[in-house]
Amino acid sequence: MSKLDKTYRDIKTMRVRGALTIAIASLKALDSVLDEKAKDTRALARKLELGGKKLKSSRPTAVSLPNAVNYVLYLAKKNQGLALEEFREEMRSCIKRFIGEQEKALDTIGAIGANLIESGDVLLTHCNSDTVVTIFKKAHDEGKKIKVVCTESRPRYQGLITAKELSDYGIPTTLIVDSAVHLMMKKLKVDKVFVGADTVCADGDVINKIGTSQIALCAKELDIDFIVATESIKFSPQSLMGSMVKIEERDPAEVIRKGRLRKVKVMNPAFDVTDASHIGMMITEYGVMPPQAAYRIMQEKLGWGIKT
Ligand code: RUB
Repeated sequence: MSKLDKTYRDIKTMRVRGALTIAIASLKALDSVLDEKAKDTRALARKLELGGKKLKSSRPTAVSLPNAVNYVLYLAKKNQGLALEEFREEMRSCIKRFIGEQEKALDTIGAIGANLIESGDVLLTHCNSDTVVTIFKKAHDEGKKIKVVCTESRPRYQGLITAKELSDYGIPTTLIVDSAVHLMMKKLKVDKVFVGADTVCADGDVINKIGTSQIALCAKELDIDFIVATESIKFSPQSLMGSMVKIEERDPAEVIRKGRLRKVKVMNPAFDVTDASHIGMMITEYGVMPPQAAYRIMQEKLGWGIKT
């Protein structure tokens, strides 16, 4: 099996998951296509196009995936005049640089997020976001005494990954069921909530793991800071045109064994939308901002916009 097919399978089966991780895995998979035999630049660019199309179909919600793939396809188009070997070299170095930029963005967000944390803070997170985990580890490395509350994040239990990673790192961690969030926010005196993002829309709405929007509502009601940590690769260019983000509907068998409740329709949406007005702050590699500033980042930093 080729590396690209393996990456496709791993993303589809969620062996590889999380918005930033799937973007980087896809970039590496496309990089491996550059090693394949091809008669000329055009033929190799065509292989990238087909591979990119396949990768983009692996999961529908995190925009980081099409953003990463489309960037490579844009580069392939831009460099199509190069001879085959030059094309390979140029593409490899651009992909390497782009991956480096994503890793740097993660570090920068880690540092900014840690600055927002005070020693003694009780923090709550949902699902498993590498970006949020990076922030918590950085705060801990700086000697801040933090405690973290993790939700299970049913039905796939990604919260257990977060809980294991943080507790193995020496951070006192508590695991709760998803429906205990409101009670435990009060009981454990949660100071701040940090979550990641799969997609950020032009109006600042955030798509993240199912349950995120309920947690934001609880935080708002209890006056707890609700912070989204996201690299700009998760900003959606399609949202500028008003396109809706497709929310992944997964197999009901993840929720309940098939046939257990024969007359009941079981639904399993994997993500939800948190309204920008419920988000106190967004951290990107460009700094701290209100979520509504997403549009300006898209225009001024990412160079996106509608030509009139
Ligand atoms: C993962 C999830 C994460 C975001 C951000 O969902 O919702 O919060 O992807 O993660 P799934 P990161 O497990 O279904 O992929 O900060 O690592 O990009």
